[in-house]
Amino acid sequence: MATDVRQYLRLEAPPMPFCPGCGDRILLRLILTAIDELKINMDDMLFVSGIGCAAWIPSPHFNADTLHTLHGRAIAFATGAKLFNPKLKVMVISGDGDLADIGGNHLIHAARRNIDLTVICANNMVYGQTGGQVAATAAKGVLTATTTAGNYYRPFDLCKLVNAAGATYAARYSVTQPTLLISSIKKALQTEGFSFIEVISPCPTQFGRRNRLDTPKDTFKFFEDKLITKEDAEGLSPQELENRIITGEFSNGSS
Ligand SMILES: Cc1ncc(C[n+]2csc(CCOP(=O)(O)OP(=O)(O)O)c2C)c(N)n1
Ligand SMILES: [Mg+2]
Repeated sequence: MATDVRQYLRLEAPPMPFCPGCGDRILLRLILTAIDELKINMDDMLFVSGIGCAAWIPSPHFNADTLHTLHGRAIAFATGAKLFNPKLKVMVISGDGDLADIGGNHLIHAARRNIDLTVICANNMVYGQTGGQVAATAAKGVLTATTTAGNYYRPFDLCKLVNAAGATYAARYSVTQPTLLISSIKKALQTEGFSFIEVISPCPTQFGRRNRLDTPKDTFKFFEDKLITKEDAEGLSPQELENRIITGEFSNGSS
């Protein structure tokens, strides 16, 4: 039976800010399901987020200690909390712009130091909360508020980035792969050292609308059509993989 995640929520908190069809609402449920399945006591956890739509996933909704910090600085706050109280299980949940653009240096150095944090990055390829500007994770060619003729640059491969820096665990899944994502979140939480999951979390409002994807379903399909497993991607040329999103685990000796 599906986990009733309401037991982990502050039901008296203001309504969640997610638009209809936002992937972040699914991600919220999957994170809490993973925690429930591991039977982790929420009192032993700290959730840290920066600024952006995804940063509202834990705060103020999770019934636990949450730190809603500055844009790009979630990992710095999380590192400080972990050093002060090493017994805490510290999970950072934030957006791609927050963690990989303005916060990019904190990300790579936390991975380099292999700090015992779990970082969940909700990737919608844009700065959702501030009007849909392009993020460094945006696929080539996509339309955003600041790339009205199509994004010219290739995206960051965040899993490769944190792996190269020294992370113990890195994975990429979409909210449309709930079973795989729950088990990946469980693995990340059980990893000692820096664990990182990039979650493809479609944004119908800022991304879908600009890319002429009429409904949330169309936005989800746009991303789903790009997904390819690590196994299926093996042997394909960089040209064949351009604009594909490779899912799977990329560390623990398998990268
Ligand atoms: C120092 C600073 N610069 C810029 C901003 C404005 N700002 C707030 S959220 C955000 C981007 C959020 O994008 P992302 O992390 O991808 O989150 P999303 O809304 O897409 O989930 C920006 C630029 C800010 N709050 N502080
Ligand atoms: Mg974003």
